[in-house]
Amino acid sequence: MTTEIESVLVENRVFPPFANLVKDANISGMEGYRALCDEAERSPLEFWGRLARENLVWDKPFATVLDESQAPFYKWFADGEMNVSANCLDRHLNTPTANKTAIIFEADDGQVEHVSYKQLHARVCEFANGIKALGYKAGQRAVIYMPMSVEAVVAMQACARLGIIHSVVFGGFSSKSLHERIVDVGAVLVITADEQVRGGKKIPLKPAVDEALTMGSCEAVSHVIVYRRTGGKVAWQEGRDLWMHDVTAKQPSTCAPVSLSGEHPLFILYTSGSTGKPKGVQHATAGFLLWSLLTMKWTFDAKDSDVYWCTADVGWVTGHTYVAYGPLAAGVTQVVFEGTPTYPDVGRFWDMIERHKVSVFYTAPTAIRSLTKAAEAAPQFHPREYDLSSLRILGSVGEPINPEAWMWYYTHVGREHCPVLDTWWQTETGAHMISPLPGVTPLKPGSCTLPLPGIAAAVVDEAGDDVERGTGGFLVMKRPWPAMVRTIWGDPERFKKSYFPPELKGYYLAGDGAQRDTDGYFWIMGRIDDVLNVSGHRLGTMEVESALVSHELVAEAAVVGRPDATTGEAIVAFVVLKRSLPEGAEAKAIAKQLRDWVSKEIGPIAKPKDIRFGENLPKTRSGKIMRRLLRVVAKGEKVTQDVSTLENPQILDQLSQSV
Ligand code: 6R9
Repeated sequence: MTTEIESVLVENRVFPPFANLVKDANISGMEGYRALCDEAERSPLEFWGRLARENLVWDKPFATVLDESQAPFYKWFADGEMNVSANCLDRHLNTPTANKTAIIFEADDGQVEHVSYKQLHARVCEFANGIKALGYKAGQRAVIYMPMSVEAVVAMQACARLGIIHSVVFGGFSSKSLHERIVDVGAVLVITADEQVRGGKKIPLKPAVDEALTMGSCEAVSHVIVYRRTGGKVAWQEGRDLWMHDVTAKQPSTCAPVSLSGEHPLFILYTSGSTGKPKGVQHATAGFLLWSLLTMKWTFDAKDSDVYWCTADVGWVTGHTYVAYGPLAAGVTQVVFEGTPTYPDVGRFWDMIERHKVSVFYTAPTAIRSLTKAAEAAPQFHPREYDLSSLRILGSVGEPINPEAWMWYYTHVGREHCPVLDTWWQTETGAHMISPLPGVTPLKPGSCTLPLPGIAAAVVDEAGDDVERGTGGFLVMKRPWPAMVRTIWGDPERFKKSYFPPELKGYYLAGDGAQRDTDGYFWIMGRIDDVLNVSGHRLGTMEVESALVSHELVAEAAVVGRPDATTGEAIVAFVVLKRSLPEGAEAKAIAKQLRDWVSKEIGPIAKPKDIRFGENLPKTRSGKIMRRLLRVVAKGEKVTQDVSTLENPQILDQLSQSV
């Protein structure tokens, strides 16, 4: 294996597209790709206008494709009217797709439920009617805090049907994070479940909602709707709490979708920024759905016969675009999985691909890396032990996929006949931006290859000028695109500052470093700001630091990322306590206490892997924490950089000691 990988790096091996895919793909061959790119280049507005007319169902056609008058607050298809849920469900009702399975739901314990498009439409309508009957309407905000389930998709779709703006909060987040988001969006409704089930364990959800709603400033929330997943015991507030099945009971199974402006906000999803609290990334109706659907057709080459499976949770953007919306708009059959890849054993993913005959599989590098390790330890669960012949396309998202993981995925899961599509995109971009296309792009392990048609990606320097091939710089988008973030909810100034800094000529700044090779291929080099990427999830160093400092024992904390073989990055926290420096068992006990604290404050994914105690932190004379040095210390390397501006260089030795 290792020699294979070295040869990939040394020879820069290229995997040309498979002939069968070139022949049948929705975008066929490099000529097909170039033709679309040229069309977009000639007239971006005609290009997007054509695609929006051809791919979406409009209640009222748009006259204006793009309104740039208030750039960077771009408006797309604003004078047109449509409904996202109608575009995902109703459009299939009078077609053969109506009776096709929309969702194959597999529960943690292996129970399987098939829901057809017709049935899903009815369930969405019943729930939409139920929340409408409670008085909720377009423009209001609902927070969804649910496990992976048909019901979560139903809740999102029902909101979209009524124009209620949803904000999904990942079920792994704590009551405190949930509270912050409820307050920030000004939620009037919370939709949750009694418990979630993962890896054979029941994990309560409703208590976190109850707790969040006691933390203040949540008076606007008048109902909590609870999906009964396990029947576990929950506290109940009469008048406020309602069972989902009671809300839908006796409701008609049709509900007229509300016609909304193409710019009507569809959802708000929180993601980490470099400073301050998480950003409420707001997306809009038409542009988001258009790009979700087109990338399903282009990147995943969605076909009527596909069984598609994206393993992402609906709590992340991938679960929005590629579970709750894109696949439904495309009319494919998709797998929705409640559980974890390692339960009841580490072959769960491969077993599910075999049983459901999955043809398009989309997951994260962190899952691939941990399953690689697991398969080596337990060869009976190695993917080679399963019939994976249904697979035709593999995708990866969330962080750079290192060539070693790429090769394993390609060789053992794809059996050398499926392209591995390394899709680069962000919460803010709405859908794929830079990605290989299965019938077009020669693959290079470790590169997300080329921008999709219509996407003006580039690598520039501090002045916004293109850098030479082979030189690193900032990844930017030179032109707006329909699925772009519209604003940061409640903070338009921060939106402008974060994404459209004046020195970059009005380009969208992605926050990633990148370089292009001589073929024009993009290689992503990671975040340029203080944002961590743990198992493909974005976390701000500030968020973790704030959580640590809010603990009574902690005076000061600095957090950095360290490369980790499984999770991509691991969190290392440098902590100054209010008391004397602890040692031995006591240090261990405090470290554990702090880890649990962060887990409670933010969620288990934010738990520092490593905590180091010191009497101080390395600071410049102007008092800035020198994270650059802490990153070196975190990796266990010797600091060779110039430390002359450091106020207290000896502190680095102390901080090198693991607890
Ligand atoms: C979809 C999603 C976005 C950040 C992004 C980048 C990293 C995502 C990547 C990738 C290299 C890929 N990232 N996909 N880096 N190659 N294929 O993950 O959204 O949670 O907002 O994270 O993730 O750093 O800027 P989000």
